[in-house]
Amino acid sequence: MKNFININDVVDYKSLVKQAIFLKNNSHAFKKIGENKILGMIFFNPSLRTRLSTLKAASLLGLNTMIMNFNNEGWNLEFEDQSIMSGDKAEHIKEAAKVISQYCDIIAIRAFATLTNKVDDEGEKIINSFLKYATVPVLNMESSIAHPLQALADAITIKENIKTSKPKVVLSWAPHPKALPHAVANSFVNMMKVTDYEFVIANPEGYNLNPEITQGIKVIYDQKKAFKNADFIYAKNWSSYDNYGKILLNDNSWLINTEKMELTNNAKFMHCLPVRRNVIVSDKVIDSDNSLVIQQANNRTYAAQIILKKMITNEK
Ligand code: SN0
Repeated sequence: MKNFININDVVDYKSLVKQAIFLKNNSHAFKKIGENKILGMIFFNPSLRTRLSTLKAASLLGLNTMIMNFNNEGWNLEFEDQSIMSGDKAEHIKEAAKVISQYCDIIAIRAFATLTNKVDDEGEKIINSFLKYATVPVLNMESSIAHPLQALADAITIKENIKTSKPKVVLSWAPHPKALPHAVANSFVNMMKVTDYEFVIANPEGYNLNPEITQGIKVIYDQKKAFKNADFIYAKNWSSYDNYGKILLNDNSWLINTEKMELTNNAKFMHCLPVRRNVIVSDKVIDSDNSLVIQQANNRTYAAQIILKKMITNEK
């Protein structure tokens, strides 16, 4: 694997999940593989799990790391070609990406969607500019439209908790006070598409995800109906896609509570974190024994470790 940008870069998802679970039980098995190599991590947005789990994964592989929070530590970057840089942008991505490539063997990038310009967001301006100008492999730590390391950790977590061969997995929209990106939901959908699980999306009208991504997936506008017989409830907020970046619903009618979880087949509760308690999910549900959120966060390490390992060795 050269770059890891989205779930489609995974050739065999089942084998990848198995290899990640192997690493979880043998995390020091490849502790020299990254020796004398450097992972550079560039953040344009905040991070807790991605930053620390990727650092831990690098350390387990013997990789050295460099981190930069570009928003407050880097020069303001220009991405446009042929621009006259007389404004507030001090450095062009062309130089920045090439320079960083001389210091690092892999560049990992976090750059969220702006949610103000759909064309720019879908064009993945930041990560694609790094792919274009960097001379080393690029790892996606959540871009405008994809968060594949999260989706891989989620697939590992489902695999660890599966009770039937074809569980019912529900991705449920839930409320949030801020407009949030579609990246986590998109990658989760892409991951579910390559499994044999029964998968449905529950969201209010007006909140359908990009139809190119959800093609062939059942979307239900009635949350309670969708929850019936579910084995996994994956909660996530996203802003409207059609009415791009807008919040259309801000009451608590889609909050995930005990009453709704009781409609399921004793389902496990999942969320990528950070989560707004009592807005997305009630305390009782997230604090219950059925909640997998901490296990999901733990699996971020092994998702990052297997991907970094494959990038270092350039194996499929
Ligand atoms: C991000 C998102 O894409 O939804 C990162 C998730 C891994 N989440 C947020 O930005 C939450 C911010 C908030 O204020 O709750």
